Amino acid sequence: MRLYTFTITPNNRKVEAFVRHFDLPVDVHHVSFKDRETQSPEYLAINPMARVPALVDGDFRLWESNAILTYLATMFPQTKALPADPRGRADADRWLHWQSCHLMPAMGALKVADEKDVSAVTPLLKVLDQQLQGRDYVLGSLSVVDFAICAYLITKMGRKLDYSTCPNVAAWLARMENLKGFVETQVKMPPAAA
Ligand SMILES: N[C@@H](CCC(=O)N[C@@H](CS)C(=O)NCC(=O)O)C(=O)O
Repeated sequence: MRLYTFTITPNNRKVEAFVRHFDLPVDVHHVSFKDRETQSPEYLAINPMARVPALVDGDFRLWESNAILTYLATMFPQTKALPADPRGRADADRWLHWQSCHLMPAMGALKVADEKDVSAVTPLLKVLDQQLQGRDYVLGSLSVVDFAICAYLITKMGRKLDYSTCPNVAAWLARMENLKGFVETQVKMPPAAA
């Protein structure tokens, strides 16, 4: 299997962190935007959306980060990262959709508008905080959902949010960012010029 990625963005980091956390036998390839690799005919044949991440498994080509996460968790059941029973799976899907339909747009709006306007994000953090009450991870045990959501909240923007009224989220984030997968995908910025 080969993963085409670009660690620095949340949709990519969530997948790469998952691969690295569980030491999955996946060849991680960092695409070159400078060389317009995602615009090349070869890459467009993998992902016509010209975006990353994308996964190639033999003749199967998959894009959309959350679909890649659930595929990897299914192909590598030793990760125990995706419930198999119908209700557990629906619960996982619910939170993956929540991340892409609610959290991602709210974080995106934060980026382009006034960085101090957190009104769209605060109610979402409260919902997440409620879910994490009495749980170490969003579904109880570590799953694809934690990778999908955490990657958004440990961005530069995510770190600036006020978690003082969401203690369960704060504790979960501290647990998550110490996971091998997230430690190994930290992007080290070059030191600022003197
Ligand atoms: N919904 C997609 C979003 C993929 C996406 O937008 N990827 C961005 C990086 S996060 C990208 O490849 N941008 C490059 C471009 O638009 O040229 C997913 O979750 O995989």
